[in-house]
Amino acid sequence: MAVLEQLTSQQAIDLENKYGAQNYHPLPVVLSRGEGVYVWDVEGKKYYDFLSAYSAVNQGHCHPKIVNALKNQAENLTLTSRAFYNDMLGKYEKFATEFFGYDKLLPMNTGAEAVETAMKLARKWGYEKKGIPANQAKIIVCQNNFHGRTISIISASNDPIATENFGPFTPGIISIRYNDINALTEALQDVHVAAFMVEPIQGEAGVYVPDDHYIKEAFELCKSKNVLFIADEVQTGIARTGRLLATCGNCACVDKNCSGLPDVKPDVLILGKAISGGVFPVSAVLANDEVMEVIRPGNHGSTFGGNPLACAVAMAALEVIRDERLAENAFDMGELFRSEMQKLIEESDLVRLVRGKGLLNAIVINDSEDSSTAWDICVALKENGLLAKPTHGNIIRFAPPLVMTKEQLLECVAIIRKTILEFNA
Ligand code: IF1
Repeated sequence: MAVLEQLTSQQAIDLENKYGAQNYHPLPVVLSRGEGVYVWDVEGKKYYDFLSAYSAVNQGHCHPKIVNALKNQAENLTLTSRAFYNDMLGKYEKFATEFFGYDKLLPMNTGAEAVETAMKLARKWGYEKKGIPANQAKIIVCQNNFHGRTISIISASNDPIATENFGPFTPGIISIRYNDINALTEALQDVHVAAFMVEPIQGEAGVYVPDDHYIKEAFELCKSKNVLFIADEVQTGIARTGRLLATCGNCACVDKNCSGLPDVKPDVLILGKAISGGVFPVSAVLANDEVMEVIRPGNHGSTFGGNPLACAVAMAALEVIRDERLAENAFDMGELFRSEMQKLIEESDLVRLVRGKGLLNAIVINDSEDSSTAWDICVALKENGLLAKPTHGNIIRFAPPLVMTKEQLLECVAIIRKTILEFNA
C-alpha cells in the first residue's frame, strides 16, 4: 500500500491496531486535516476541536504564520546540534527570555524533558547554592500531578496506571496534597528540600483550580525556606488560562476585572506544547542567572534541543499569542463558556459542575468515576461534530484553540447542550 494512499477511518484504525503499540485508547475518529478551531476526519466530516492536542494547539491548527516559519526555516537549516552555534538560537533565547521576563532559557523538545531538566537544575542548585549534602536533595510534588512519562517523573506520580510495574523509582521525591498549604508547610520542615514543583491548575487530574491564594502562599512559603518554586506551565501556559501564564500577575490580558491572581514569578518556569503552536516539539526551562548558572557545559543537553527549526517556530507561535491577543480572548471566551455551562447544569441532572480558567475547563458528569458515561458522551459529541475526551473517570476536559470566536463558542455550547440533553445513559 502506497503510504500516501487515502485510507478509510477503519483502515487507518486497523493499521494502528496491527502495527502500533497500544499505549493509547483514542476516540474512534481518524483526523487528516486541521485549520483553526476545526479538524476533519478522513471521510471529510468537520469537527470543532475541543482538546487542542492537550493544549498544544492554542493558536489554532496549522496557523499560517507558524507553518510558514517552519517552511522557511526548513529550507535553510533544520538541525546543527549544539556542537556548533547557529544563527537562530540566540535570537530565540533573547526573544523568549524578554517575552516571559527571565535572564536565561534552556531549550528542550518535550514537556517531560523540560520537567526532567527543571528537576536536575533544582537538585544542582540545591547542592551548589543551598548547601544540601550530596545526594540528599528532595523535591516536593503534589498528589494527582501530571508532569510527564519518564521514570523520574512517574516516580512523583500516584497514578497506578502511569506507575504500575515501572519501578524501581527515583528517590528524593516528597508527595503532598494539592491545594493544602499546611501540607506544604510541614514538608518544608525538611532542610534538604531544594524545590517545590507544581501545576498552577492540575490539568490531567481533572482541571482542578486551587484556591485563589494557594499558589501565592506556596510561593511565599518556598521563599521563606530558600526553596525553588518550579511552575509546570506546560499545559496552563501560553495564554491557555486567560493570561500569558497561569502563575504570572503581569498578565497579558487587559481585562479590568482580572484579579491578577496569583501574581507569582516562579524561580523556574517550565513551558512546552503551545510554545510551538503544536507545529513542532518545543519546550523550555526559564530561570534567572542565580539559578541557571549552576548548569555548565556538559551538564545537560539534547540532540534537538534549541534546533533552528524549533527556534523559528516558537518565535512565530509566541508572536501569534501576543499579536492576536489570545490571552484576552481565552479570558473572555472562558467566562462565556462557564456561564453557558452553568445554565446547562441547571437544566440537566447529567452535569454536576463546571470548573476552569480561561479556555482550560472541565465538566464533571453525574455518574460514578468507573462508569463509561463520560466516554459515551464524548462519542455522542463526536457524532454531533465536537471532539473532546474524558480526563479521569467522569470528567470531560474542554480546551478549544484560543482563536475561537464568540459565534463559534456559542455553536459549540449548543452542540454540548444538545448532546447532554438528548443523552440516554
Ligand atoms: C500523554 C495528560 C494532559 C503536562 C504537564 C508536562 C507534560 C504534560 C502539565 C509532559 C503532558 C500530555 C501528555 C499526554 C496527554 C497530555 C496530558 F493527560 F497526560 F496529562 F495534557 F493533561 N506537564 N501532557 O500536561 O509533556 O512530554 O507530553 O510533551 O502522555 O498522554 P510532554
